[in-house]
This record gives sequence, structure tokens and C-alpha cells, in this order.
Amino acid sequence: MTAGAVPTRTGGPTDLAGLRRLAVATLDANWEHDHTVPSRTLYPHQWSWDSAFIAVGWAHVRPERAWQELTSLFRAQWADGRVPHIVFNPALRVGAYFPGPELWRSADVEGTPTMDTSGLVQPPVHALAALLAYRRAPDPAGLAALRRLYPALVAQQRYLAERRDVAGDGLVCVVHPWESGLDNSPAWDEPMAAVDADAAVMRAYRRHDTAHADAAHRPTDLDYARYLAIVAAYRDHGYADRDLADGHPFLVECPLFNAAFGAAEHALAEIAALLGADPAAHRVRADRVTEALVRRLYDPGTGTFQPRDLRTDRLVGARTVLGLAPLILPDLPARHVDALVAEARSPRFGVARWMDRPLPTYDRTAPDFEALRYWRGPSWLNIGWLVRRGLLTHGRPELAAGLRRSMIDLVAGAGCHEYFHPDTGAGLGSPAFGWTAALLLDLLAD
Ligand code: 2M8
Repeated sequence: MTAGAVPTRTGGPTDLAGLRRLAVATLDANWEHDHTVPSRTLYPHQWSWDSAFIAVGWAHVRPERAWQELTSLFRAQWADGRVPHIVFNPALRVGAYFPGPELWRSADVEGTPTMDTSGLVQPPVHALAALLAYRRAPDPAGLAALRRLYPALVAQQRYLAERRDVAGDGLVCVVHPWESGLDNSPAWDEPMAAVDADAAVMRAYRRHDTAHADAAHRPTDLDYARYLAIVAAYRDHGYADRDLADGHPFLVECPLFNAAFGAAEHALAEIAALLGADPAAHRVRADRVTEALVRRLYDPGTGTFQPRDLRTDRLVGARTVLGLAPLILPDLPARHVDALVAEARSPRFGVARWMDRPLPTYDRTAPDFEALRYWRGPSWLNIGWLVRRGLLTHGRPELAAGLRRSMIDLVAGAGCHEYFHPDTGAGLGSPAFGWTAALLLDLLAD
């Protein structure tokens, strides 16, 4: 085997330099003046957690773009501290993405930026991304960018802690499946079933996703009707977070979102120390999030973390990859780490030193596992990347190496796709996807 090659699932060498070139070319092609689009066709605007993952990748090749990426996103931060999940590019034609600015109407709300945005958030992985970008390129320009971003990252956390702790239990509540980032995960089936909507309303709209991707891989019209009903409820409430418990149709505490929320405090503690500020308050908050996650979302019966539906105050039944995300918390107690490692290694998720199939997003033994429909089975690099970080954090380097190899294998076999078939590794969704390229660069550099 030549230098710069790794053994793959099929035993052949992988051209790592070629993969790196492909990743850089993909990021370059998706670069748009001050940010990177997830996909030119499916997602042509700026997405919040995509930008965080993408910044991690840019730090390897063009650190100035990593900082531009995060800076442009935080320029769209609302006065209340929320970082919107979509920042719309005004240069694009109306209808370039559905639902567009005309549905969100952010300009009607006080305290919103001059550009159009959505009113939802996504998992707060940005502080972690900023820290990793700086560690990768620790130069004066990076430190200056970190200094500028720090107050905005703190405000993002404050918004979540103060406005979104609907149950008052120390955890953040998501008000829409889109906030989880795993839009149509089976984890949301129970809470979504309670949302009143009729698929027929979709006749009045033109879905953009199904024009660019196979409809059989995307959420159904009934899912979309419910997504829109939840957006309308939140928007018509002025995107205000008071009184959510009284009638908002979707209120869920998600283990991945809250793990990211806790990991952000750990990252902010390190950023504060780099900037000569006091990290203590971040550490205290991080401890509290871990404690609340364990108390409220760990299910001793299944040995994994499950989302809590606040409308029924019950943990949802579906065992999804969301449950493994708390591994990214360095202070997760050892017995919970052991339980999650067992869950990851089980036939449900198949993490191993040598993986014969990629990490799925849903329990592959479940009767409703779907190999093609997005977030209901397929494999995604951002999730594998987070789980791998967790395995490294908790001293499981061999499993982490297996996961890394399997992710590199996926891109070597299919290119920088949005997601991958969980059995065959075939590329699915957008073929030139931002975070796949970015996180591949990060994996290759390790
Ligand atoms: C997907 O979500 C958007 C809505 O936000 C969509 O389906 O149109 C998800 O995969 C989400 O996690 C991701 O951030 C976004 C852009 O890549 O696409």
C-alpha cells in the first residue's frame, strides 16, 4: 500500500490525496461570497449547523473562510440571541427554496436582522466548531475572530437557556423537527402524530425538495403539512417563546440538541481561557446540562438517551442515533458512557473496529427502518463525526478508528454525497454536499 492510503472495507487502498482534492473542490464550488451553501440545488442558502461543520473543514485549507462562514452566520443573529437556522441569500430568485422568506416573514418581527431569515434554530455546534477551527489554525487572525465571536456564542447559549427551557428542567426544548437537524427522524413520529394538519394543504405550495431529490427519499406531504402548521403557529405567535407550554403543537427535548448545548459550554470555557476571560461559569453550566440530560432523557430500560415529548411528558419509544450524541460530553458518567458504547456496538448501530456497514441514523433492526428515506436509516457524516468525537473523548480509540475508516470509505466509494445507503454505501441526496466535504477533510487530517 502506498503512503497516504488506508485499507478500506473492500481491502483495496484509498487515494487519500484524491479524496482531499475532491473535498476541497466541493467546498470551493459551494462557496458563495461569505458562506458555503450545503448544496447548490437542494439547499442554496446558508444553514446554521451546516456552517459550523463546514467551518471545521475550511480551517484545514483556508482558515479565513472558516471565520467568514461563522461571522456571516452570526451577522444574522436576532436581538434575543437566536441564531436562525436559515439565512436567505437575497440574490436568489423567489422559489429557490421552499419554504422561503415569504413564509417566515422575519422582517415583521422586532429585533431581527436586515436580511431575511427563518425563525427556528438548529443544534448549537458553533462554539465547538469555532474552537476546533482555531486549534487547527491558531494564528492572530483566528484569535481576533474568536474574540469577536465569543459574545455572540454566549448570547446564543443564553437564548437557549433562558427562552427555551420550557419545562424549567435545565434542558432546551425544540419547537419544530427542523430544529433537531434530523428532520424526519422516527424520533419525531409520536410528537408529530399529534400535530393537526392535512396533506391536502400542500396542493397550494410547490415543494422545492422533490424537484431536486427522489420523493421516495424525502419526507411525505403529510410531514410537510405538519412542518408548515408548526411554523405557522410559531410565526403567528411572533416567534415569542413565552407561553409555549400552553399550546405550541410540538415541544420536545432532544438528546442531540442538548448534548450540543452542553458541549458548547465546554467549548466556551476553553475559548474563554484562550481569550483571558474566566471560564468558570461555562464549566458550571456544562455540568448542569449533563446532569439534566442524565436525569431527564436517559432511559435505564433501553440503556440509551431518548427525546422527551413535553406535551405528554413521556420519552419517545424509537431508538435512534440521537441517543448516542451525549457521548460528546466529557463529563458524562462512566456508567452512561458504557451503556452508550454497548448501544453503539449492538446490531442496532454496528459500530466496530472493522465495520461491515456504515453507522445508520436509526435502529437497523426496527421494522420501520428505511434504507433510503433521509434521517430514517441512511448514514450521514456529521452524525458519525460527532459519535466518533464522543468515542475518542471517552477512550475508545479502536471503535473511533473503525468509524473513521467507514466514513472515509463511504466518500471514497460514492463521493461527497449528502447521505449514504446504510447497507450498500451508495450515495444519496445531493451529490456535492458541504458538510460531507468539510468533515471528510477533518477526518483525513486526523
Ligand atoms: C435538511 O433540512 C432542511 C430544513 O432545514 C430541509 O430538509 O429542507 C436537514 O438535513 C438539516 O439537518 C440540514 O441542516 C439542512 C441543510 O443541509 O437540510
